[in-house]
Amino acid sequence: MYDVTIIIPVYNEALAIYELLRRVTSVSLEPLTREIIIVDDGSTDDTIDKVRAFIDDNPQHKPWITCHKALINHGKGAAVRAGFTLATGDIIIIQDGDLEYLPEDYPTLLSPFKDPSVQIVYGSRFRNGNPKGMKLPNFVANKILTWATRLLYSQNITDEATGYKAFRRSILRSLSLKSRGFEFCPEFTGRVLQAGYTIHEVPIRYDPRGILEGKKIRARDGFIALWWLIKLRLGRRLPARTEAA
Ligand SMILES: Nc1nc2c(ncn2[C@@H]2O[C@H](COP(=O)(O)OP(=O)(O)O)[C@@H](O)[C@H]2O)c(=O)[nH]1
Ligand SMILES: [Mg+2]
Repeated sequence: MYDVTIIIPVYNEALAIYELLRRVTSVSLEPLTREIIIVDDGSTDDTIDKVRAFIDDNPQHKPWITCHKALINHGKGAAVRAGFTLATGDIIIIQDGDLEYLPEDYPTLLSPFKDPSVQIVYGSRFRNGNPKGMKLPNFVANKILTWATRLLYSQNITDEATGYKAFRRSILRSLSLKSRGFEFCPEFTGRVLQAGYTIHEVPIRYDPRGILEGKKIRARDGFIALWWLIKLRLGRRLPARTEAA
């Protein structure tokens, strides 16, 4: 039905979600149409009230905003996968519910899809040098995960763990994603590369936040991510996909 589906997994993002929705709806994607699917994962703050307030204040956007609410917290992966079942767009963009990634970068993220053979585009925080303000442990974890991807899958990318992952919805059928938490990112990367797809990259901006501002990912998630990349690489690998496979 729509050209682009923006899936926003949120968990306790009351401070950010209103402003995020304002920015997601403000950026022009002309001539592409968009729908927005918010998956609230059992938030215990007033995230949902902020979403409702945004829709009430901006009724012109109501037709293409869907808000799915889970009663208990299942994790980012489960939320994103719930979003997939509701999505109708040809291209899916995953948009974190905080303000670390800038919706103003959507045109950059979408531009490679003008080529019909492009299936997957990652927004890289490292393509134009190192992002300012990223905490050292996060920086190191990002570098290790990217380095592991390059080594294990011979894929020349610069940012494996980026939140800006965009792809054609049609590829989901061949992936059978299962992750529930933050391991969604390495699972997605590992499965698409094992399936023979190429990941294209464009540079994006990044505005890091800290734990006090609501960042939820922790060091152990980095180790889990590395394990998923290794585990999936040990599985059966399919030959490289050709044009628009
Ligand atoms: N639906 C859902 N989203 C989550 C959960 N935990 C985190 N998120 C969302 O996932 C995104 C990324 O979380 P964040 O802590 O900023 O990690 P990072 O940006 O990947 O380092 C944010 O939009 C969070 O609201 C969860 O349990 N469920
Ligand atoms: Mg974040």
